[in-house]
Amino acid sequence: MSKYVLPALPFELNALEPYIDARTMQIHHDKHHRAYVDKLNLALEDHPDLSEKTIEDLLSSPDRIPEEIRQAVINNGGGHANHSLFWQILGPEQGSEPTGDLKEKIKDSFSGFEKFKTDFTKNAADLFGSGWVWLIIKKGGILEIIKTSNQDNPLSLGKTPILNLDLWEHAYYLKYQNRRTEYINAWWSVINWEKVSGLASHF
Ligand code: MN3
Repeated sequence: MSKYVLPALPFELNALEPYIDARTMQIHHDKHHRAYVDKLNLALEDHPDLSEKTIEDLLSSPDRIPEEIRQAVINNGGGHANHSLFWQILGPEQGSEPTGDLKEKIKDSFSGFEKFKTDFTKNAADLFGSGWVWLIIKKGGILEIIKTSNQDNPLSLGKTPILNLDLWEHAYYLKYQNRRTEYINAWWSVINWEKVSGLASHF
């Protein structure tokens, strides 16, 4: 039986300073993300067949998850998948913006990077409660911004994410307290656009 494992961070805990501090990263990754992985494994303890699937497969077909563990898998499997993507699309500040093909896709979908940034930021600032804001990619490379609550993952809506922003308070409260907008603005400085471009390049 294969169990889900906590992926290592692709950078040092302090790599996103001063935008996201090392202490927040440590608790966020080592405690919060780990708890999602542990609870996901616990929920699937008696379902070894499901543990064989990738987390993306599981979340893509929530109707195939037995009802008694469905919500636990959506919550904790979502927590696992959402954070796994989040760590990948982050990286040390490079002062960069999307280039090449992704830049073109953003231009086609939002009439430019600044408009995209404004729209995404507004969605993040307006999100009520705990959840995520996502950049989704559709066939033909069309991009879309969506919000989800709790740890819901866009795959369960038939949508493919290439970028996400964690808006749970645990993602920013130690450093930013109630100043969510400051955290959102800081996040723009530590996006790994090369990674996001790679994820977008298959569409
Ligand atoms: Mn989180």
